Amino acid sequence: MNNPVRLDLENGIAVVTIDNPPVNALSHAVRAGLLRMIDTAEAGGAQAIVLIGAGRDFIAGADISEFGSPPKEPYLPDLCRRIEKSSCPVIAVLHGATLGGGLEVALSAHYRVATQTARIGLPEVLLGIIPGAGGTQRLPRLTGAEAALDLITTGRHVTAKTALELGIVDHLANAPPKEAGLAFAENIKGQGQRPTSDLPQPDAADFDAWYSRMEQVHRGQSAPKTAVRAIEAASSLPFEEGLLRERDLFLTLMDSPQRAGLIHAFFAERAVSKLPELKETNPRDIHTIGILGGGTMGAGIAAACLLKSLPVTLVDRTRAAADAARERIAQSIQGAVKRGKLEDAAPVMDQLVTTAEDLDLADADLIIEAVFEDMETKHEVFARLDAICKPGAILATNTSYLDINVIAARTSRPEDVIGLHFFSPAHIMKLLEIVVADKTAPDVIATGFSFAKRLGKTAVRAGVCDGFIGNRILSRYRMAMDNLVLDGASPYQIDNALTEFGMAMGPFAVADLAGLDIAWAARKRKAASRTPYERIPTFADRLCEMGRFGRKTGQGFYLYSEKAPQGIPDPEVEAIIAEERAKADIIPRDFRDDEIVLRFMLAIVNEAAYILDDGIARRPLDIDVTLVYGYGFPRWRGGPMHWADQAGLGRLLDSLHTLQDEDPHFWAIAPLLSRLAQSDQSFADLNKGMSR
Ligand code: 3H9
Repeated sequence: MNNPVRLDLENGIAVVTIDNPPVNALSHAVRAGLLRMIDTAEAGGAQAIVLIGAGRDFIAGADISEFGSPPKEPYLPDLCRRIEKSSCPVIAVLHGATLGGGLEVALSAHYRVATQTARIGLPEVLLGIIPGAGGTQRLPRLTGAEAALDLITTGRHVTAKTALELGIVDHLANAPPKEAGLAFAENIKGQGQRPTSDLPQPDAADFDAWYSRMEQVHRGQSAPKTAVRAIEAASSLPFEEGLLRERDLFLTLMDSPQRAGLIHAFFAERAVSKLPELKETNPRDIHTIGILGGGTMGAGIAAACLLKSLPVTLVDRTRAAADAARERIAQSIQGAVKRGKLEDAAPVMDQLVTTAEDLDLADADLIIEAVFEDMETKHEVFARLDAICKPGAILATNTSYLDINVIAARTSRPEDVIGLHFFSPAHIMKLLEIVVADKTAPDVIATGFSFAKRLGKTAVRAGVCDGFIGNRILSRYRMAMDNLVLDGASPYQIDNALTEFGMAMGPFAVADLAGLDIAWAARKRKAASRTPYERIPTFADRLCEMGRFGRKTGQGFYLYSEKAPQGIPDPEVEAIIAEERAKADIIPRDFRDDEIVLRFMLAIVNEAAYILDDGIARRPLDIDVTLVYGYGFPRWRGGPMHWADQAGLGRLLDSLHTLQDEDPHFWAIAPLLSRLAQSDQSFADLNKGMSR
């Protein structure tokens, strides 16, 4: 767009409108345009300048698609200083997204009016940076240091009303932005400028305590703790020196891999739902949901739907089982009330029917099956659903690994069958894998995505294979970690190394949470198809034989008690592992933490490359989002494929070759990885041009 900023003169008042869809981000052209319009307004003798955004938002912040390229003048801090020093009083009207650099522009204005729609905040830490245009210096002068520390280190948005209470805005208006700004300009006529930088320095807070808290809460992340130091500068340094300190800290973070990782995650999260099918088709209408199976998953899916006002009919085999499911759902809904997500549970529960009569599913628009993971059972269920559900209804399975093509073939309408793989607890976890079978119709895929959006979930398209994207990768890195234990590492060292790397939990703590019996059952099921080269984690079998199934039995890899609900290491487990190594004639060796992390990541990246080659995931970014949202991979590392690009594919390939010497079968290198590394390409190159 040539001129994204325009000026209209209204009774001597200059209304400057930022018109840069979709969110009025402060691109280079907007910054330059704003500067020009301030000059023009002053030169024309305007009595005041009113800043507004065209459309829904004021300004959602700096244009983050420009990050990573050399910044171009005018820089945002200079623009903010220019606004603050304007010879005309400047009024910013905060409406819609007023975030990051957008709020910094508003803080540089002399007056701030907010409309009811405003969502106000400095979310830079969520992108791995801090406010870089005076936000850390101006905000604490308005709110005090404590409130600024809270807002800037969390990046949370506040409403117009809260912003008024905090002193960020001067006035709440119940009018469209332009009218609100013009009316306010009338009211302050003759009152002149009121630069925020002239306000007294904020009182000091306990900055060291804040800093240590940020180190604990945001383990491994630089931006939140750096924000504390920048805000500290507001109370310890004069304004101009504080700005310089903020700039220094900001520029260091801008150069960091964490910033690159978080910006990648931001765009990847939005790109996952951009698919060719979604452009060309409309989703089917979904008004009512049917769920078959009221266990943990079925009840969680029901709660997820009810919390988004979708009526649910849940069927279980007996009346008693249906009642038990109702109870489980009620607990989840109560939990939402306790967490402040919902005011009253009763109207939500009124939208739920629990029954033992599967004919009650006949009118549902979307039926999600969450019964026992067994192909025979699924066959029966789908044949029955095919018989009773209305034409056009979507028949979804929540299976986490079974072949959906085989399931679909049991119906007379395979085009209506799709996988909707939720993660437990389904009403909380953000990820939904949308598993597309060979015959799934495009409008059914589109409905899967629109349903996910309605539930507030991030949906990723996956193809059919054992474990789809996420569990296929999980199973591979679990094997790599089990092999490491066989060879000498302790599960506790592995968990510790990986949580230090940034994983939300280590794989052995996760296994305890999921129940060791689940992987045990899978090992038994797959025993017949196991290759002679596959190594068996006999130590895990031993734990299961002893009834140590993890958290639910109080013992697994860890020991759980009231005093140690998160679990503590157990020397008995280490003794069992040592016995199993001795039986297999393995001489244990030591592994450094960085070796553990490298093997973990190589197992992920190599399997992911196979998954891409197989067409199970369309793009590397789909894998990044799956691992971040479903498996606790650190978002600030961008996802495993982004991590691999940063690490260098050539280097990773060399490491894989070394591991191949050790175990040629487990570490068989994915051809795609070799191709990319040898042609000096990256996973990011595969993402390019595939965002639609
Ligand atoms: C900053 O300001 C640094 C300064 O302190 C200092 C600088 C010196 N830039 O999310 P949506 C795009 S850092 C470019 O789907 P919603 C987005 O990619 C910035 N593009 O809609 C998408 O594009 P597409 C601080 C942006 O209604 C489209 O807009 N600000 C930006 O669910 C719609 O987005 C932030 O961190 C941007 N800043 O949510 C705010 N923002 O359609 C980040 C959005 O092609 N943004 N886009 O996929 C948000 O939180 C949400 O996007 C927002 C709208 C709440 C605004």
